Amino acid sequence: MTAIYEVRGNVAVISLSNPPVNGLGYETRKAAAAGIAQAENDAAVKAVVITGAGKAFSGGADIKEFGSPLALAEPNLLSLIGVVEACSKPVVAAIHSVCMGGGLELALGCHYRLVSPGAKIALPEVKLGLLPGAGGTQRLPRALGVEPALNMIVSGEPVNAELLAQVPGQKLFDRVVTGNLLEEAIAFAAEVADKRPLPRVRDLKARHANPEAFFQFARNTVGAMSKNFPAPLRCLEAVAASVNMKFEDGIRAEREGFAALMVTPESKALRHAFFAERAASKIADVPDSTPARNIAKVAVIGAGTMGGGISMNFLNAGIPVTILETKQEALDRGVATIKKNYEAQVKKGKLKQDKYEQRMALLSTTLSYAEIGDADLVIEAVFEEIGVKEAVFKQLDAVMKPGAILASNTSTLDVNKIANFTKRPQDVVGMHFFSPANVMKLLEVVRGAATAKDVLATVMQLAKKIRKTAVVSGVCDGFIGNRMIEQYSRQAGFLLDEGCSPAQVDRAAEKFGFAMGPFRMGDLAGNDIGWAIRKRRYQEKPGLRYSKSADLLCAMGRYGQKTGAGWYDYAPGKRDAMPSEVVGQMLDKHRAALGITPRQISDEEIVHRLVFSLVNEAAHLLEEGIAQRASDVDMVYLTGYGFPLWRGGPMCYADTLGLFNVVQAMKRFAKNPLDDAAFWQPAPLLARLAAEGKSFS
Ligand code: T1G
Repeated sequence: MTAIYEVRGNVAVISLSNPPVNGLGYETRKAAAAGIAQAENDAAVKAVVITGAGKAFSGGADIKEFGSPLALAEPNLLSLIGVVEACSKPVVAAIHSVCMGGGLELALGCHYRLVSPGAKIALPEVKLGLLPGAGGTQRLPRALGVEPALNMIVSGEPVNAELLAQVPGQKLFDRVVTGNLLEEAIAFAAEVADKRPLPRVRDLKARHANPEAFFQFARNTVGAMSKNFPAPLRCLEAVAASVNMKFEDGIRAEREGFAALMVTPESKALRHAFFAERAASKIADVPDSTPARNIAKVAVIGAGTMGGGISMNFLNAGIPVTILETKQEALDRGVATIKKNYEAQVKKGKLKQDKYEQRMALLSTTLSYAEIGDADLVIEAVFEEIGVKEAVFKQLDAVMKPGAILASNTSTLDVNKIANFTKRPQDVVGMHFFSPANVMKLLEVVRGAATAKDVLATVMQLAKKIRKTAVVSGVCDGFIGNRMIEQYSRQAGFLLDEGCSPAQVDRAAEKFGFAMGPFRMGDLAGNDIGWAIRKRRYQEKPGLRYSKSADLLCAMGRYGQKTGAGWYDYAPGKRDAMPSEVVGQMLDKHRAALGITPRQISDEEIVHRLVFSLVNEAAHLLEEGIAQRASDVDMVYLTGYGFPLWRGGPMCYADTLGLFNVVQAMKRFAKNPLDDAAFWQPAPLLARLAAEGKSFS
């Protein structure tokens, strides 16, 4: 949690040391400032090198300190950078691996910067709903040039150091060091020890040939792409200040922008999502040190939409896949779909031809179980019917080598039942991908009662490798996401019964920020899927009431886009959802048959009934231990169900509104005779938190 000070010859070396990525926390800042003071006071020291111990130069401000007084405790980041820049001896930054956010701002306060090739350089604050708040918006334009600096700050994306070193006229890096970075930095520091004046980035001019026009153009572009996020435009204004203002005034403008963004709900939501994503990879009773099994070879059972998409994830990560099917034409169809997907990416320039060929070379197919026995992981992605799963898992149990992980992509069936089809339930786990499986980031990892801890640790690590956000779920019908979406869909149906049109509900949901409202989503996914689940529900839970509107729709064969008509009408071959007269008449008749007089329902009531149904069901999931933490539920909805990122997820949104207000609204919904009073009884966890004035987080 500090910085290590040592003297090599007449050069002092300060190594930031705050694992895992040298976040610039209070202790580290204090120790680094003390190191500078020590170097100043040591006549034998002629120059200073600052570097990062371990796997990063620095990942930036210590985000674990956000919101705590420590984040601003002196020396805060601005003060530390000021101390470095004011040092009477040259300070050389020796940058490797990762240099981001406050880490890059610190390096910009140094007089010289040497960097290793491949180092990831970024100012990612915009991804946290912030702007670089320790001089980055003022120094990077001066060191790198206004346009490349603006691109980096507004996108927040990392750039390889050697690319930045090639920018004409750049003063960001004095040298790209292919040899031993620290040795070369020490030698360089000794070389420049007596050079004066010390070069300071703040003394450079941030130039642009036509700033007025450039920033106006940039404003229009950035404004158009960031309508729900205030940070990108504020980043732009801060960069504009680097051109239009003196350095000190620019720094002041930057601080004002930073302080304003820090308190926005969007930044709170984005910071919440950042931590939620990392928290989700932790499993309470499975320590990080749990050894993972080696996954060098994967088999996928089923070459359908899911099987193909799942396979692509592993091919993309360089892991060989064998797909097994029962018929050759199914295999051929599946491989052809994978090829089509890759060729589309190559055409769009998103995938290089050689990479496409490499990936296809990792793919093999078979009709025989005997040929997949040596796979380390097999993922079943066959028809969602327990009898079919049983046959597959009995086969897998017979052929897979000991220690292989047997995973099911089931979206609702009981993973414990599936595990018990085998003699190795400890090796069975659910890996629920979301369609399209090669695109959607969410992976629900379903933990069976017998699932071994090292199996879970292996799958969680593998998820990172295939760039999925893995969230652990216990076994229940629908796991986390689908169990919650079922209540959401029930509310959507009740809203139709009470007088809304599908378009009105969708418009309200999409205005709130959902990527797609419930009815457009149904038409896309296929209304017959929900129909099948409801038919099962009517048997299992006869007491659970649903609107019959969706059943009436399916009875008309209107399954959605795949049948050319659903809640909406579609022109042949088109995906544009057009309000349907036929559906409108069906709903009028349906309401009349129920004796319901349609009423006007506000967008707020629509959104709150949809979102709070998610929140209440999630509170039950937390009580039952199906979901480990509320932020996991947020990750499921942000990465698998199109919940607006700038609201942080359903639980974060409920916290923002205040759980007291959520419970008050639920009490109002419970009074509606056409709704479901029993459902709107707040889950005990929610009721308790609301009564105690607490939040989920
Ligand atoms: N501070 C503290 N811990 C951090 C951290 C940071 N900046 N970045 C990552 N970690 C932790 C992370 O929580 C995880 O911890 C571990 O490091 C590995 O992370 C004023 C205010 C650096 C590219 O936004 O992009 O500077 O869960 O799994 O894939 O302008 O982490 O294991 O305990 O992501 O190798 C700006 C965010 C801050 C960088 C490494 N900086 N981090 O990726 O590992 S705001 C960022 C990343 C700022 C100033 C402003 C990535 C990474 P644990 P990981 P990784």
